[in-house]
Amino acid sequence: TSEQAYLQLLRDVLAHGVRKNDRTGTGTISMFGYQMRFPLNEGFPLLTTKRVPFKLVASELLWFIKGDTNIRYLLENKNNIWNEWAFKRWVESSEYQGPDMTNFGLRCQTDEAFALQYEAEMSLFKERILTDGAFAAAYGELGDVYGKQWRAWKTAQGDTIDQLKDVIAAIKSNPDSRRLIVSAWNPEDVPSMALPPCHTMFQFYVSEGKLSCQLYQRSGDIFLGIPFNIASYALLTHLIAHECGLGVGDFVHTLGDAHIYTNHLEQIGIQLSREPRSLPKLSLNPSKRSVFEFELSDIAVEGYDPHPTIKAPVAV
Ligand code: DHF
Ligand code: TMP
Repeated sequence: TSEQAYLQLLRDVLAHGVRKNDRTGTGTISMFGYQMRFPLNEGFPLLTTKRVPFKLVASELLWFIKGDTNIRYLLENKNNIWNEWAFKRWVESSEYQGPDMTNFGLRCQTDEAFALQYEAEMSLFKERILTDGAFAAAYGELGDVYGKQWRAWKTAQGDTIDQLKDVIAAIKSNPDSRRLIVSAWNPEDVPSMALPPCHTMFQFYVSEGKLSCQLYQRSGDIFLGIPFNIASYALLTHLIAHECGLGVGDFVHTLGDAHIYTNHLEQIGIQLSREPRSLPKLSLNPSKRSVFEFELSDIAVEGYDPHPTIKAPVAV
């Protein structure tokens, strides 16, 4: 199955990657420039060699599509994948009065007493985001990240551009276009983002009635982030194809700095020892037509029978 492309990435980086230090202080094995191809008619590319939480992938994508950049929506959907980056802004702000949380990501991994303190502060933070609107507005914000750039890119004239709406209209009106691009990389806004976009730009391509998508990802955490990113862009391609009355072609995933964090090596060993299973199928509510109408309950995978979850620490 097309899962082999991902397993081959793991093997290639283990075999040919080089040791490289990184911003988070964790250490990586890294390779520059890599491409995978997932033919979407072979099944939905949700990895089976470990469980990938599809509902979290879907709620994150719907959050981007809404143009939302505040983690409150994610928390309301029990999605915790962006908490650390909002929390970091909170504990670095002058309003924060709790225990010192400097470098919390790394310290949690070596200091158990600190990890307990962190858990307590993080649950207070989540509770406050969910119950205190003013606090959420101030500290749930990640800055002008994906949702903002996709739906409301600022122009020099002071208007905004809805790149997602425009690209869908262009796919319908001019499917042969070679300009079907959405960019999340906005150099003016990069300094104000909690994390500059990892999936920086994507392009659509229509041929023989099928929609393909290629993503350029500048930086990829191969064990934790990339399985999400593959599923997320596959889902986006399906949603847009559904609205445009097209079939699905390939998802092409192009990586810049593709890296394995050195504290994920044991987990990857386990994953590579497992036999891939058949891929699930995506099921979309046929009564929803527009990408912008979809809700979480309209999206499901069928026949997903993965090997068990493999936990790993995320580098902050
Ligand atoms: N930083 C780093 N270092 N790696 C990332 O992959 C990453 N991804 C971000 C933000 N910053 C990042 C946003 N996406 C997880 C997956 C995707 C994601 C963030 C986190 C993650 O931890 N996944 C776990 C399960 C999480 C859960 O169940 O709550 C996994 O096992 O896939
Ligand atoms: P960086 O900004 O220093 O490149 O750090 C970002 C880290 O997050 C890097 O390990 C890549 C990872 N990442 C993904 O792999 N996928 C994602 O969707 C996001 C947001 C981050």
